[in-house]
Amino acid sequence: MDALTMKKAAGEFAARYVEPHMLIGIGTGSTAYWFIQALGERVKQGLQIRAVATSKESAQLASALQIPILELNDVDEIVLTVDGADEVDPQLRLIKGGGGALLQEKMVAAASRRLVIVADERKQVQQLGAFPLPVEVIPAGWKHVRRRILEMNCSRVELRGNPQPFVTDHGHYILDCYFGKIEDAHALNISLHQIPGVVETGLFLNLATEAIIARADGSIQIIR
Ligand code: DER
Repeated sequence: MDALTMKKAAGEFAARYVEPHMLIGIGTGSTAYWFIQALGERVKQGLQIRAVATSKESAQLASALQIPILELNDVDEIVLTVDGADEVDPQLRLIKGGGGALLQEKMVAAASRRLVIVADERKQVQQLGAFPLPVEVIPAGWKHVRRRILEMNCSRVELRGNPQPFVTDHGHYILDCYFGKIEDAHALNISLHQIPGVVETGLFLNLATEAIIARADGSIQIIR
């Protein structure tokens, strides 16, 4: 299986978890894309659901597939959220944010009873950190935040976007931070949040309840 086929397999597998009348969260990225597409097919066949999106991009895709979209502030607990990830470790700790939607993704994840991650096998790691950690920051002070992060044993910090900075749905910038292998993700997350100007990090800890990993040999691995 190539990457696209693995992503499609993982997304479509997760769509089976959705039951009639469920309030779900829909993720962002090229794997969650296939989850949304599969849901759209089931909605066409009569499935009734409501969804909270993790990005404007996913909201537009879902709306085009006639999936009713609600705002996060207008719902209580989300039963199930399905989203992608950039890295998944054996303890279901994640690095997310490659798609630039980490703040809304984390708010939706935190409001969800279950967070199911869909990914291809290339996202599986023993230790987080090969993927640069996205950190969402307030544009006004990003250079000072960058300086503080570089003092934290981080080899490189890049403002995402070229030639113009990437601006998130919530109007912030993203710094991609090259920490290398992360020894203590919880401690790093706390340290980053202590820097004034940091809005959120791409470290998703104690949030995912399951991961659906599509493998190149055609198998699906479930991690709980
Ligand atoms: O930003 C994110 O966390 C997205 O879920 C994304 O990076 C996942 O990657 P994918 O496009 O390979 O599914």
